[in-house]
Amino acid sequence: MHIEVVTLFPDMVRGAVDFGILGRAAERGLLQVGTEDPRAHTVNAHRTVDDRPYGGGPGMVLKAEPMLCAIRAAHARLPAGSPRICLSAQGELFSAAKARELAALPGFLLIAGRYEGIDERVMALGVDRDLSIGDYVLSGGELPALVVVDAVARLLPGVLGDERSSAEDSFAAGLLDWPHYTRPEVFEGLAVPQVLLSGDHADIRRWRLEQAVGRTWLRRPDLIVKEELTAEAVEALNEFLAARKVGEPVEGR
Ligand code: 9D3
Repeated sequence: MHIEVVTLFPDMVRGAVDFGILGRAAERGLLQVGTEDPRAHTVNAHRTVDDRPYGGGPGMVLKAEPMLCAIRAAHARLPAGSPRICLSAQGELFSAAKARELAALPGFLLIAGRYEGIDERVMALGVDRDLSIGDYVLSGGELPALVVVDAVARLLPGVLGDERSSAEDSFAAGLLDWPHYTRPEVFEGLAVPQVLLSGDHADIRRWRLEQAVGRTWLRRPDLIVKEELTAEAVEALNEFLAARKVGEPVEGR
């Protein structure tokens, strides 16, 4: 997978992708992340990348020429047909489904803006689609670009350890995580749930499913509505609710 990022802050992008799971994926040759700085495509002595908005108003706008030159330079390094994606608060909402879609490609280009935005002609000439990561205002597109890189890289074969990429926890797919514990057995008076010490793997699996579906019901009911629960998950949810005496048991399918 080859990803290029057009950014005025290449060090910010490098500083994130050179570490942890992404850094290891790069070392293993599974992921290549390049950057292109629009400032390298300026011609004047001040290396100006921004200018005042036509029509007036506060803030500055990223100039079309250096942005478009950077997009074309980075795009030329990618496999033919790689989509050019702008991170923008006006974009479609990024999601797990979109991450899977991007992970199936050989490469793509991410464009991160700054200031009030990018000259709209760059959108027409150098951008195929727009993505937003959510309804909150950020200072630029770099963190959203890194969110996309991270979410996509985790889906590439071999990037995660075998233990996590396996089907081991797929029974709780689409649900929130279950609670985790490690040593010591009692910490500041709080004990690890007995079932996790029992060594009974069927019981442990069932407890984890109950916790996952129960927490999802309480904290993110929207996910329950969206996801089709398995018969086992419905049973686990009813048991969770009965044990907690929260709400009424729900109808199974
Ligand atoms: C307060 C500034 N806004 C005036 C109407 C517009 C605005 C300009 C630039 C809002 C955000 C930004 C910078 N944000 C991004 O580039 C961005 C972003 C975001 O802010 N939220 C969620 N996803 C994304 S993707 C890129």
